[in-house]
Amino acid sequence: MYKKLLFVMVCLSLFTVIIAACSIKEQVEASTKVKMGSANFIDTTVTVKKGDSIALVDTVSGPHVISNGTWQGNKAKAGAEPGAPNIGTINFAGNDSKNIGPFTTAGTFEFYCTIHPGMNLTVKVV
Ligand SMILES: [Cu+2]
Repeated sequence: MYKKLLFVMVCLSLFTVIIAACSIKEQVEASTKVKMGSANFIDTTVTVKKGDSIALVDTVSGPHVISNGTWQGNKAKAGAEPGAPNIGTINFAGNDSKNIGPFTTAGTFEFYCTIHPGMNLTVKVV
C-alpha cells in the first residue's frame, strides 16, 4: 500500500519538475537554423515559408550583434524592409542561439552583424 502511494508521489513530483523545467526555457529553438562562425554567417542565404522563424546559432565562443540591415562593402546600412520583422538588436555572447521572426510577409529581407563587416544574411520568405 505504502509502495503504491510512494510511487504515485514520485511520479507527481517528477511531473512537476518536468513542467517547471519547460516553463523556465525562454523559447523553443526554431527548426530552421542559420549557423554563425567567428565573423560570418555560415549559410548566407536561407529560404523559409511564411509564418516561420529562424534560429540564429552562434557556433563559436565569440560575440555577434545582429540587426536589420546589410553591409555594402565596408559601410553598414541599417534598416528593416517593409514587411520584415524588426528584430532590434540581438546580442550573442557565444555558443548561444536566438530566434528571429516570425516572417509573416513574403519577400527578401536582409540582416547583418553590426560588429563584423561583411557579415550578411539574406532571408527569402516564400
Ligand atoms: Cu558577428
